[in-house]
Amino acid sequence: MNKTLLLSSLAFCGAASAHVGIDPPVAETGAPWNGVVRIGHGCDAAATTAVELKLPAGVTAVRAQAKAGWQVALTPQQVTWTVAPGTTPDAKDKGDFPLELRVASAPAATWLTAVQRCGATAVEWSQVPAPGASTEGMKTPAVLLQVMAAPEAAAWRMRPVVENAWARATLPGQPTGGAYMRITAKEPTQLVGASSPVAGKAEVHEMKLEGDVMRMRAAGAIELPVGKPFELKPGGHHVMLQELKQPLAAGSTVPVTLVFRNARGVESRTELRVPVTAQPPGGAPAGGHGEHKH
Ligand SMILES: [Cu+2]
Repeated sequence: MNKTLLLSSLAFCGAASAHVGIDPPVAETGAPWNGVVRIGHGCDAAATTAVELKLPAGVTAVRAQAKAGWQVALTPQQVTWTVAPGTTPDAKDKGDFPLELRVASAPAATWLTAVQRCGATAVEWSQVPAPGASTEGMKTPAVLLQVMAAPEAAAWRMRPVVENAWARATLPGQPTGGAYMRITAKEPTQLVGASSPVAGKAEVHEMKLEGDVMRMRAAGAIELPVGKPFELKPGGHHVMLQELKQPLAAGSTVPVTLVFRNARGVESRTELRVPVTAQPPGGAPAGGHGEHKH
Protein backbone atom coordinates (compact mmCIF):
# COMPACT_ATOMS: atom_id res chain seq x y z
CA MET A 1 0.00 0.00 0.00
CA ASN A 2 1.50 3.36 -0.94
CA LYS A 3 1.43 6.44 1.25
CA THR A 4 -1.50 8.12 -0.51
CA LEU A 5 -3.68 5.08 -0.10
CA LEU A 6 -2.72 4.75 3.54
CA LEU A 7 -3.58 8.39 4.20
CA SER A 8 -6.91 8.14 2.47
CA SER A 9 -7.82 5.02 4.39
CA LEU A 10 -6.93 6.80 7.63
CA ALA A 11 -9.12 9.69 6.58
CA PHE A 12 -11.89 7.20 5.94
CA CYS A 13 -11.45 5.71 9.42
CA GLY A 14 -11.86 9.16 10.90
CA ALA A 15 -15.00 9.80 8.93
CA ALA A 16 -16.24 6.34 9.86
CA SER A 17 -16.47 7.22 13.52
CA ALA A 18 -19.76 9.04 12.97
CA HIS A 19 -22.21 8.53 15.72
CA VAL A 20 -25.01 6.18 16.51
CA GLY A 21 -28.18 8.13 17.12
CA ILE A 22 -31.91 7.99 17.54
CA ASP A 23 -34.61 9.89 15.73
CA PRO A 24 -36.54 11.71 17.11
CA PRO A 25 -34.15 12.56 19.95
CA VAL A 26 -37.02 13.67 22.19
CA ALA A 27 -39.53 11.56 24.14
CA GLU A 28 -42.55 12.59 26.14
CA THR A 29 -42.68 11.22 29.65
CA GLY A 30 -45.57 8.78 30.09
CA ALA A 31 -46.09 8.41 26.35
CA PRO A 32 -44.97 5.88 23.75
CA TRP A 33 -41.96 6.84 21.67
CA ASN A 34 -41.85 5.59 18.10
CA GLY A 35 -38.68 6.14 16.17
CA VAL A 36 -35.50 4.60 14.88
CA VAL A 37 -32.03 3.78 16.08
CA ARG A 38 -29.72 5.04 13.33
CA ILE A 39 -26.35 3.54 12.45
CA GLY A 40 -24.22 5.64 10.08
CA HIS A 41 -22.10 2.72 8.77
CA GLY A 42 -19.85 -0.08 9.95
CA CYS A 43 -16.90 0.02 12.35
CA ASP A 44 -14.27 1.57 10.05
CA ALA A 45 -13.75 -1.00 7.27
CA ALA A 46 -15.92 -3.77 8.79
CA ALA A 47 -19.66 -4.12 8.28
CA THR A 48 -22.09 -3.98 11.18
CA THR A 49 -23.24 -7.44 12.20
CA ALA A 50 -25.14 -6.65 15.38
CA VAL A 51 -26.49 -3.68 17.29
CA GLU A 52 -27.38 -3.82 20.97
CA LEU A 53 -29.30 -1.01 22.59
CA LYS A 54 -29.30 -0.95 26.39
CA LEU A 55 -32.05 0.98 28.09
CA PRO A 56 -31.84 2.71 31.47
CA ALA A 57 -34.45 2.37 34.23
CA GLY A 58 -37.69 4.09 33.29
CA VAL A 59 -37.27 3.41 29.58
CA THR A 60 -38.54 0.07 28.30
CA ALA A 61 -38.65 -1.50 24.88
CA VAL A 62 -42.17 -2.37 23.75
CA ARG A 63 -41.67 -3.54 20.21
CA ALA A 64 -38.99 -3.65 17.54
CA GLN A 65 -40.30 -3.73 14.01
CA ALA A 66 -38.89 -6.32 11.64
CA LYS A 67 -36.17 -5.08 9.33
CA ALA A 68 -35.15 -6.83 6.12
CA GLY A 69 -31.95 -8.83 6.55
CA TRP A 70 -31.96 -8.56 10.34
CA GLN A 71 -33.23 -10.57 13.29
CA VAL A 72 -34.33 -8.89 16.45
CA ALA A 73 -34.42 -10.04 20.08
CA LEU A 74 -36.13 -7.89 22.65
CA THR A 75 -36.26 -7.73 26.44
CA PRO A 76 -37.64 -4.70 28.29
CA GLN A 77 -34.11 -3.35 28.90
CA GLN A 78 -32.26 -4.45 25.77
CA VAL A 79 -32.91 -4.75 22.08
CA THR A 80 -30.48 -6.68 19.89
CA TRP A 81 -30.53 -6.66 16.13
CA THR A 82 -28.38 -9.33 14.47
CA VAL A 83 -27.69 -9.68 10.78
CA ALA A 84 -29.78 -12.56 9.42
CA PRO A 85 -28.03 -15.72 8.16
CA GLY A 86 -27.36 -15.53 4.44
CA THR A 87 -27.18 -11.74 4.45
CA THR A 88 -23.85 -10.12 3.54
CA PRO A 89 -23.65 -6.68 5.08
CA ASP A 90 -21.38 -3.97 3.68
CA ALA A 91 -19.18 -1.57 5.67
CA LYS A 92 -20.98 1.35 4.04
CA ASP A 93 -24.43 0.08 5.01
CA LYS A 94 -26.50 2.57 6.95
CA GLY A 95 -29.41 1.41 8.97
CA ASP A 96 -32.56 2.70 10.58
CA PHE A 97 -33.90 0.21 13.10
CA PRO A 98 -37.55 0.97 13.96
CA LEU A 99 -38.41 0.73 17.62
CA GLU A 100 -41.18 1.54 20.09
CA LEU A 101 -40.28 2.54 23.63
CA ARG A 102 -42.30 3.38 26.67
CA VAL A 103 -40.83 6.23 28.66
CA ALA A 104 -41.89 6.49 32.31
CA SER A 105 -38.86 8.37 33.67
CA ALA A 106 -39.01 12.02 34.71
CA PRO A 107 -37.91 14.73 32.26
CA ALA A 108 -34.11 14.65 31.96
CA ALA A 109 -31.29 14.06 29.53
CA THR A 110 -31.38 10.26 29.36
CA TRP A 111 -28.43 8.35 27.96
CA LEU A 112 -28.76 5.01 26.20
CA THR A 113 -25.75 2.80 25.56
CA ALA A 114 -25.34 1.08 22.23
CA VAL A 115 -22.90 -1.65 21.29
CA GLN A 116 -22.18 -1.94 17.58
CA ARG A 117 -20.59 -5.25 16.61
CA CYS A 118 -18.73 -5.73 13.36
CA GLY A 119 -17.72 -9.41 13.40
CA ALA A 120 -15.07 -9.71 16.10
CA THR A 121 -14.81 -5.94 16.76
CA ALA A 122 -17.20 -4.05 18.98
CA VAL A 123 -17.66 -0.32 19.38
CA GLU A 124 -19.26 0.73 22.63
CA TRP A 125 -21.21 3.98 22.30
CA SER A 126 -21.20 4.87 25.96
CA GLN A 127 -19.40 8.16 26.64
CA VAL A 128 -21.60 10.55 28.63
CA PRO A 129 -20.65 14.24 28.93
CA ALA A 130 -20.94 16.25 32.16
CA PRO A 131 -24.49 17.54 32.76
CA GLY A 132 -25.26 20.35 30.34
CA ALA A 133 -22.11 19.74 28.26
CA SER A 134 -22.29 18.51 24.68
CA THR A 135 -20.84 15.34 23.16
CA GLU A 136 -18.77 17.54 20.80
CA GLY A 137 -15.33 15.99 20.32
CA MET A 138 -16.26 12.67 21.94
CA LYS A 139 -15.25 9.64 19.93
CA THR A 140 -17.98 7.23 21.02
CA PRO A 141 -20.73 9.18 22.75
CA ALA A 142 -23.76 7.42 24.21
CA VAL A 143 -27.14 8.01 22.59
CA LEU A 144 -29.09 10.95 24.02
CA LEU A 145 -32.84 10.73 24.52
CA GLN A 146 -34.18 14.01 25.84
CA VAL A 147 -37.17 13.12 28.03
CA MET A 148 -39.58 16.04 28.32
CA ALA A 149 -42.91 16.77 29.99
CA ALA A 150 -45.85 17.03 27.59
CA PRO A 151 -45.82 20.85 27.14
CA GLU A 152 -42.06 20.90 26.37
CA ALA A 153 -42.34 17.92 24.02
CA ALA A 154 -45.22 19.63 22.19
CA ALA A 155 -43.19 22.86 21.89
CA TRP A 156 -40.25 20.85 20.55
CA ARG A 157 -42.38 19.07 17.93
CA MET A 158 -43.81 22.40 16.77
CA ARG A 159 -40.55 24.35 16.86
CA PRO A 160 -39.80 26.47 13.79
CA VAL A 161 -37.94 25.14 10.78
CA VAL A 162 -34.53 26.79 10.35
CA GLU A 163 -32.86 26.77 6.94
CA ASN A 164 -30.01 28.36 5.00
CA ALA A 165 -28.04 29.31 8.10
CA TRP A 166 -24.62 30.87 7.56
CA ALA A 167 -22.23 33.09 9.47
CA ARG A 168 -19.85 35.61 7.99
CA ALA A 169 -16.14 34.91 8.36
CA THR A 170 -14.35 37.35 10.66
CA LEU A 171 -10.82 38.71 10.78
CA PRO A 172 -8.43 37.96 13.65
CA GLY A 173 -9.17 40.39 16.48
CA GLN A 174 -12.63 41.27 15.18
CA PRO A 175 -14.81 41.19 18.30
CA THR A 176 -18.17 40.40 16.72
CA GLY A 177 -19.70 38.38 13.93
CA GLY A 178 -23.13 37.83 12.46
CA ALA A 179 -25.20 34.72 11.74
CA TYR A 180 -28.12 34.68 9.35
CA MET A 181 -30.87 32.20 8.51
CA ARG A 182 -34.46 31.67 7.43
CA ILE A 183 -36.93 30.72 10.16
CA THR A 184 -40.44 29.44 9.50
CA ALA A 185 -42.79 29.03 12.46
CA LYS A 186 -45.46 26.30 12.46
CA GLU A 187 -47.53 27.90 15.22
CA PRO A 188 -47.43 31.27 17.01
CA THR A 189 -43.85 31.41 18.26
CA GLN A 190 -41.37 34.04 19.38
CA LEU A 191 -37.64 34.01 18.80
CA VAL A 192 -36.38 35.00 22.25
CA GLY A 193 -32.66 34.40 22.25
CA ALA A 194 -29.52 32.80 20.93
CA SER A 195 -26.28 31.42 22.28
CA SER A 196 -23.03 30.01 20.96
CA PRO A 197 -19.98 28.51 22.64
CA VAL A 198 -17.75 30.62 20.34
CA ALA A 199 -19.21 33.89 21.66
CA GLY A 200 -19.16 35.33 25.17
CA LYS A 201 -22.59 36.70 24.38
CA ALA A 202 -25.07 36.22 21.54
CA GLU A 203 -28.11 38.39 20.87
CA VAL A 204 -30.76 38.71 18.21
CA HIS A 205 -30.48 42.20 16.76
CA GLU A 206 -32.77 44.31 14.66
CA MET A 207 -31.99 47.37 12.54
CA LYS A 208 -33.82 50.57 13.41
CA LEU A 209 -33.74 53.96 11.80
CA GLU A 210 -32.71 56.55 14.39
CA GLY A 211 -33.01 59.96 12.82
CA ASP A 212 -31.52 59.15 9.43
CA VAL A 213 -29.01 56.57 10.68
CA MET A 214 -29.64 52.83 10.67
CA ARG A 215 -28.56 51.36 13.98
CA MET A 216 -28.87 47.92 15.42
CA ARG A 217 -30.10 47.02 18.82
CA ALA A 218 -31.22 43.95 20.77
CA ALA A 219 -34.56 42.92 19.35
CA GLY A 220 -36.15 41.40 22.44
CA ALA A 221 -38.79 38.75 21.67
CA ILE A 222 -39.57 38.61 17.95
CA GLU A 223 -43.03 37.43 16.95
CA LEU A 224 -42.48 35.06 14.02
CA PRO A 225 -45.10 34.95 11.27
CA VAL A 226 -46.76 31.52 11.04
CA GLY A 227 -46.05 29.59 7.85
CA LYS A 228 -44.14 32.47 6.29
CA PRO A 229 -40.33 32.58 6.23
CA PHE A 230 -38.72 35.18 8.48
CA GLU A 231 -35.29 36.14 7.20
CA LEU A 232 -32.29 37.02 9.33
CA LYS A 233 -30.00 38.67 6.79
CA PRO A 234 -27.22 41.24 6.43
CA GLY A 235 -28.73 44.68 6.89
CA GLY A 236 -31.72 43.25 8.76
CA HIS A 237 -32.33 41.06 11.76
CA HIS A 238 -29.31 38.97 12.65
CA VAL A 239 -27.80 36.87 15.41
CA MET A 240 -24.95 38.92 16.79
CA LEU A 241 -22.06 36.85 18.07
CA GLN A 242 -20.28 39.11 20.54
CA GLU A 243 -17.05 38.74 22.50
CA LEU A 244 -15.81 36.17 19.96
CA LYS A 245 -13.39 33.71 21.54
CA GLN A 246 -11.83 32.92 18.16
CA PRO A 247 -12.17 34.26 14.61
CA LEU A 248 -14.97 32.68 12.58
CA ALA A 249 -12.93 30.90 9.91
CA ALA A 250 -14.35 30.43 6.41
CA GLY A 251 -14.97 26.74 5.76
CA SER A 252 -15.57 25.91 9.42
CA THR A 253 -18.90 25.53 11.22
CA VAL A 254 -19.99 27.15 14.47
CA PRO A 255 -22.63 25.84 16.86
CA VAL A 256 -25.48 28.30 17.41
CA THR A 257 -28.54 27.61 19.56
CA LEU A 258 -31.79 29.48 18.98
CA VAL A 259 -34.35 29.77 21.77
CA PHE A 260 -38.04 29.93 20.89
CA ARG A 261 -41.14 30.44 23.03
CA ASN A 262 -44.62 29.31 22.05
CA ALA A 263 -47.94 30.96 22.86
CA ARG A 264 -48.17 28.96 26.09
CA GLY A 265 -44.84 30.40 27.22
CA VAL A 266 -42.95 27.11 26.77
CA GLU A 267 -39.42 27.34 25.41
CA SER A 268 -37.74 25.06 22.89
CA ARG A 269 -34.22 25.10 21.56
CA THR A 270 -32.81 24.40 18.11
CA GLU A 271 -29.12 23.63 17.84
CA LEU A 272 -27.56 24.54 14.52
CA ARG A 273 -24.18 23.83 12.95
CA VAL A 274 -23.73 27.04 11.03
CA PRO A 275 -21.30 27.07 8.09
CA VAL A 276 -18.95 30.06 7.99
CA THR A 277 -18.44 31.73 4.62
CA ALA A 278 -16.83 34.96 3.44
CA GLN A 279 -19.88 35.93 1.38
CA PRO A 280 -23.57 35.05 1.60
CA PRO A 281 -24.12 31.60 0.06
CA GLY A 282 -25.79 31.66 -3.33
CA GLY A 283 -24.08 34.92 -4.27
CA ALA A 284 -26.88 37.12 -2.91
CA PRO A 285 -25.86 40.75 -2.56
CA ALA A 286 -24.36 41.42 0.84
CA GLY A 287 -26.43 44.57 1.39
CA GLY A 288 -26.41 46.08 4.83
CA HIS A 289 -24.95 49.20 6.27
CA GLY A 290 -22.02 48.07 8.36
CA GLU A 291 -24.35 46.02 10.52
CA HIS A 292 -21.48 44.88 12.69
CA LYS A 293 -20.24 48.28 13.71
CA HIS A 294 -21.64 49.09 17.11
CU1 LIG B 1 -25.74 43.30 15.63
